[in-house]
Formats: sequence, structure tokens, C-alpha cells
Amino acid sequence: MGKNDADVLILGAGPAGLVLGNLLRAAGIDCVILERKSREQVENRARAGFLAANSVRLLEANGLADGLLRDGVQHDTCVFRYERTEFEIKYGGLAAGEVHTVYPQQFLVTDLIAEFLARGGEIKFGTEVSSVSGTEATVIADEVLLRAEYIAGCDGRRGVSRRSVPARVFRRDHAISWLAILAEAPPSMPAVGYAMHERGFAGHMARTSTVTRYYLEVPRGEDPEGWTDDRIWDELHQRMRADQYGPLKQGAILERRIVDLGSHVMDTIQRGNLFLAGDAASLISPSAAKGANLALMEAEILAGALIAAHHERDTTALDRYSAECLPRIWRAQEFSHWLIALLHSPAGYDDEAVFQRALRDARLESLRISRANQDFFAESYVGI
Ligand code: FAS
Repeated sequence: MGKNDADVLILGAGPAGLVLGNLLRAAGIDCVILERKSREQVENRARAGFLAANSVRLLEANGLADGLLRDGVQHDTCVFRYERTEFEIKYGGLAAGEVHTVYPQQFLVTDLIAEFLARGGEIKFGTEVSSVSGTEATVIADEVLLRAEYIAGCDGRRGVSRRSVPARVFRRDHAISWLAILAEAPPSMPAVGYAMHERGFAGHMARTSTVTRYYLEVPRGEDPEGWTDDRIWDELHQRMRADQYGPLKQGAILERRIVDLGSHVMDTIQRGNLFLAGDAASLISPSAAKGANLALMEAEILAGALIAAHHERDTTALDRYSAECLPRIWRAQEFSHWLIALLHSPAGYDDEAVFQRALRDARLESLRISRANQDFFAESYVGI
């Protein structure tokens, strides 16, 4: 058997791979990250932005939070707008009193890359992994066979790792699509805005003081290029009921892409010495801002298990890795599903559509008037 190229080979320089790499380097474990994109591409890819309290604690406890503590903005309010009225939930004052920190994913990834390299880690950018073997603990990258003690599959929703773990996969297509928009415009409200409208759902999430994320529910198969800047702002104004609650701050549309809301969970996220974390392990819709936060949670659990296995030859935590992560993955899925049902309802006036909308409005009403519902929302939204 050839010499190992590293103690741990990590596939993917996203939030999962980079947090894992930084925690392993801090424990003196030799690890190499293999990333198919260039550093510039990875550091400029805009995705998530809402970091839950647990994620901030994890990053701060491991010396990875300088940027987000300096430039991140605390967030504690959701506004719900629908036909009947508008109400807000200040979730920072409910349940455990926890809040989000808004810090764009690309900023966090940039910080994590710099820190990982400063800790003596190695990242091979522009390196495509074509196959992974958990039983051999080997990968083939750019036609070169690499070997390690352990492999961490953090290569996202379209990576090769997930396909290398034989598992039963539970999929759910929510049959809902969003136009995901980034606008060069300041946030129009100091809150996450969820608008339910007969024309479909609309969402407003801050990213920075000059960039805002919006979502518009659109038909499946929609061409994002068919949405001009003017058409996007017209539709947002209508669905966010800007005439009633105040105009939205406009600006150039920086990015428009379609996100088909889907979820998938596997019944195991490990095979031999291969362990999955992040989007490679499970997919969740962006409705509840859980994707990046789940990635950080799994990276922390996997790091602890790999450190125990490498330094103490104790593989108990590694053997239990899936059992440790899956119950939390399912809780996040359950809340994401609940929120999707709250934010969307079938269009039209047939009995079923009207019935579903009435149920949705009743859920909103419970959220508006019931402290118990508000505490459930707060705990699930920023906790889990
Ligand atoms: P990533 O996908 O971030 O990283 C995986 C890395 O692996 C990538 O850099 C990729 O290039 C690399 N890779 C893949 N295959 C490889 C191969 N064969 N060889 C080498 N490298 C390979 N979540 C939220 O909570 N809120 C949001 O608002 C939100 N918005 C999103 C918007 C979009 C458009 C997308 C796609 C996702 C969004 N998400 C959001 C979810 C997102 O944040 C993910 O959960 C998060 O990026 C997951 O991190 P990783 O698991 O590290 O995977």
C-alpha cells in the first residue's frame, strides 16, 4: 500500500470543507483540500447569508469569526405580509432569544480560505475529483490517484462523493420554483420579508448594506433571462404590497437564477473511511436558511470524530457519525417543509385551492396571535 498523500483529503472548498479543514489543522492534522474551481470563483460565489447562533458560536470558538464579528449584522425580525394584514415576529425576544448574523457566504468562504492557508493547510484549486473510494480511502483527481487515512466528501449537491456512498435516498420535489435574485440595492426593511400573494410568494433578505437577496415564486421551467430588471421590480412591488407598506429600494439586478425547491436525505452519510458533510450529505430548500448552517454543524461533528480517531485511535464517534447528524438534518427538513407550506398555496379558485389557502391563512393567524406558535417558529428558525 502506497504512502498517504495526507491524513485527511477534503473534497470541496465550500463552507463544510473549509470549516472542517480549519478545525483539523488546529488539531495538527495534515489535510489537503481538492477544489475544482479557481480561488477567485469560489471567493465570489454568492449563496447563503444568514448564519444561525450555533454557527456563529462554532466559528467564534475556533478563531474563525473575525470577519463576521467585524462586518456581520445581527438580525432578529421576520415580517409576514398577506391579503389580510402584515405582522412581524421579533424572534430574538422569543424562545432561547437567539438571532441570526447576516454575513454573505462568499465573505465567510474568503475568510476561511485565508485562515486555512495561514494554519499551514493546502488547497489544490482547479483540481477535479473524478472518483472516490471510501473502502480504499482513495480519490482520483486529474487522473492522479491520491490516498489518505480518511476522505471527507464536502463537494456539494453535484459532487462525486455522494454517488460513492450506497444509500437509500429520500427525495422530495416541492414542485415549487423560485427566481433567486441579487439586487444592487439596500435592504428595504430591517427584517426578512415573507409575502404571500395570489400572484405567488416573494421574499426579501438582506445581504449587505448595498446588496439585497429577493425571491419570486415562478412556474417550473421558467427562463430567468425572460425577467428584465423592470419586470422583476414590478412583480416585487405588487407581491410585497409596496403601495400599502412602502416602496422597495431599487437597483440593478446583479444575478437571477432559478432554484427548484427540493430536498433529499440519505439513510447513511458514510462508507468505509469516506464521510459526507454539507450539501453532499443532504439537500434542503433555501426557504429556512438552513443549508449553510447544516454544513457547519456537520463539519464540526466530523472534525471532532476525525480528531479522536487520528490522535486516540478511537473510532466510536466516526462509527456514529450518521446517527449523530441525521436526526438534526431531519429536524431542519421538517421545519423547512413547514415553512414552505406556510409561504406557498395553490393558485386558482377551485375548492382544493381555496381550502389550502384557508389553511395557510389559519396557520399565519396562529403565528400572528399565539405566543406558543411564535416560540416554535423562533426556536426552529434560528435554532435546531
Ligand atoms: P458548496 O456547494 O458550497 O461547496 C462544494 C464545493 O465542492 C464547491 O466549491 C465545488 O466547486 C466543489 N466541487 C464539487 N464537485 C467537485 C469535484 N468533483 N472535484 C473538486 N471539487 C468539487 N443556503 C441558505 O441557508 N440560505 C440561502 O440564501 C442560500 N442560497 C443559496 C443560493 C444558491 C444559488 C445555492 C446553490 C445554494 C444556496 N444555499 C443557501 C445553500 C448553500 O448555502 C449551501 O447549503 C452551502 O453552499 C453548502 O456548503 P457545502 O456543503 O460546503 O457545499
